[in-house]
Amino acid sequence: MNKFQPENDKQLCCIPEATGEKVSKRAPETATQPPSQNQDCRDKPSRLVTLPAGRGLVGTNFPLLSMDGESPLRQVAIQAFEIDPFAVTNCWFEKFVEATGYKTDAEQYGWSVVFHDHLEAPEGQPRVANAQWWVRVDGACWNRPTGGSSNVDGLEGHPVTHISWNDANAFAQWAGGRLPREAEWEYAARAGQGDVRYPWGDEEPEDLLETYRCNIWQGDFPNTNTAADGYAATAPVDSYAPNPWGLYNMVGNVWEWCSDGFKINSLKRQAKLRNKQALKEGEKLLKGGSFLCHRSYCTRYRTAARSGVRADSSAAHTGMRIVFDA
Ligand SMILES: [Ca+2]
Ligand SMILES: [Cu+2]
Repeated sequence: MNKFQPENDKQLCCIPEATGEKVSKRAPETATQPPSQNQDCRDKPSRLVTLPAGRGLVGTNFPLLSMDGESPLRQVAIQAFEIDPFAVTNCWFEKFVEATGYKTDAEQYGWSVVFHDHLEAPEGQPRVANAQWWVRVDGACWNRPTGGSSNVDGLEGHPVTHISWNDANAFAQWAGGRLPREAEWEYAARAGQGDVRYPWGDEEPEDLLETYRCNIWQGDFPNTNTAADGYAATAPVDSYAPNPWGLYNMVGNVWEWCSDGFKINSLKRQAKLRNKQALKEGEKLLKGGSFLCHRSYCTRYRTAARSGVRADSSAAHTGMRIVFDA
């Protein structure tokens, strides 16, 4: 079976997605904090942030990728809910697997996709058409992020990866929560700041900063990642400063699944065609971008950015964060 549709040119950097191995150098002191891995392994979320009911904003009036349905800006009424300040970690996901014996979609299919730079010998392995940096790797899954004998030792506090929408829902249900709706996700990411581009405001995450705000790509995509932000792949879930509501890594690091199906609010012909395809394929919505995003290629590390892929798709940069009804 074919999990992703390489003919969808929109997917490129962002979708088929990739792995959780920290390949890089030491994190700059100003950019990260030590991971609090014991807490990340909690059975029940112990540090939920309660967000009040309010008027949330979705989208932007300053879209960069109109074909994704980023605009216009709209207001949505939001009920109070609780959100995990962190993405779900490998450690927590392992508890779920131990408790339930759950097999992820990547395990059932027997493969997932990994970013070429994170493989020791990517030569000759099947690539994703139109996104040649994605390598199809047999055996790649959440606890073998680059396939083979890879593992998540030392990555306990990193976000779980190679997660499909189906997997994310199964985990959320086990944990007593659910996936956020897009409007809730953006409400949380914006933290009351209005139509700003990022969870911290409008400041661009340039390649050379004293203090990095998120885990994305620096350098020339897809060949040279300087990892100036400390990480060439995933970063611990509590890396970098949180947004004003105390939420970490809402953009960058790993894509986060939302409960919504993928749909573009537009009457344009191109949007209708895209929606038809998304409906037929059962595509679901992803938010937040990943460690592979960069302004030179894929600017989806913005609050209003969005992407859609099939519910059974996974990659080395697909993860999740869960919410709870208040
Ligand atoms: Ca990075
Ligand atoms: Cu991207």
